[in-house]
Amino acid sequence: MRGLRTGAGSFALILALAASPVHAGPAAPLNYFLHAAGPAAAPTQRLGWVLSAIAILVTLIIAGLLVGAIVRRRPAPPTRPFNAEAGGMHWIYIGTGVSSIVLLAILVYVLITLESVASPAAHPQLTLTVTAYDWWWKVDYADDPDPLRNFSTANEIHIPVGQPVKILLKSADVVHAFWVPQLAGKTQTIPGQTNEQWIQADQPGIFRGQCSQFCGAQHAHMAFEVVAQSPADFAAWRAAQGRTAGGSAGDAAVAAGRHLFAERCAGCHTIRGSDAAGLQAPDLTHLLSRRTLAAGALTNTPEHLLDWIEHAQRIKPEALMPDIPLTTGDAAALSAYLATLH
Ligand code: HEC
Ligand SMILES: [Cu+2]
Repeated sequence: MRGLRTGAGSFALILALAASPVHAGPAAPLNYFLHAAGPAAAPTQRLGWVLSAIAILVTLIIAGLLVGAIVRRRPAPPTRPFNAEAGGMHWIYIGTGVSSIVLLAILVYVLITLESVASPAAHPQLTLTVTAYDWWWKVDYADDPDPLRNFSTANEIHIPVGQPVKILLKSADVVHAFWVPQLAGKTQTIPGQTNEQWIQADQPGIFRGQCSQFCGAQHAHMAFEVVAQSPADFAAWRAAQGRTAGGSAGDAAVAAGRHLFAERCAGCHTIRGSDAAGLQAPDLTHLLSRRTLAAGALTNTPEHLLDWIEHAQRIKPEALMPDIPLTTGDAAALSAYLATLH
């Protein structure tokens, strides 16, 4: 009895968490099961509900029959071994028949659903390339004729609401899978191949995404966010991201930090507008504009930033960024420089 009550309690808790609003605070578990936020996700969400309902129904029917069979008393053990003549075969035919019809209907429904989300109703105006790395996401905006509006960013995908966005999916190393449950189904990223996906958000909001194919030590810390904005906000964001950053020479601490960055970080990281042009790590040009650090592992605060730089291996063991020990002076200079990356 006690176990039962605890079970019911946690189920209620899960439902309560799942019902909490999409836009506020950290993503609640199972949120994706109750809320779809766009036309690429709604049909598959309905499919999920129907399949879950059928599974629950079948479980209840089987459990009921089982309990009935246990409770019902038989007059006496049968003297003959069970065979077709002993009767009861018609239950097998009925059961198999009903299951086949239900499974066939499910198959048809699944195929119809897959077809309905295969491509968007309108031609996408915006195309992004997302490349999965161990253990972060590179996001390239490269489809604008004006090169100043093309750039690379990481772990945060901005899209305008109300229109389909096409996403080309690549991998730099192993197989990962791109999944923003509230916006679309999951799609693998495969080395040497380009897969396609489309997403659309009907309302502004922030939607959590996650790598959903095991890809190594930090697979669980390979999250990202899709930030859906009004077209005007999106255009402003895109224009700002296209600009270079890094502050002007002026401040001595900033200059010292920039020098330090060139020595110790530029082999891996790019900051557009400086000499740093490393390609194996997130572009940090507008680092401060992002909500999280290291693929959702930390919120983006100055303290977390310094902690990450000095202790990346504690925060994400085996991540492809080493711990970088800094003297107090170096830390202050580097912080001053990084604070200009807005
Ligand atoms: C050997 C390559 C390498 C060097 C050197 C390196 N990094 Fe990194 N850095 C990475 C990789 C790879 C990641 C992504 C790690 C992850 O999220 O799994 C990263 C992530 C980051 C992030 C988080 C970015 C984001 O968008 O979330 C910051 C900030 C950062 N590095 C700053 C620095 C600074 C500052 C230095 C120099 C003091 C530095 N890194 C040196 C490889 C490097
Ligand atoms: Cu992954």
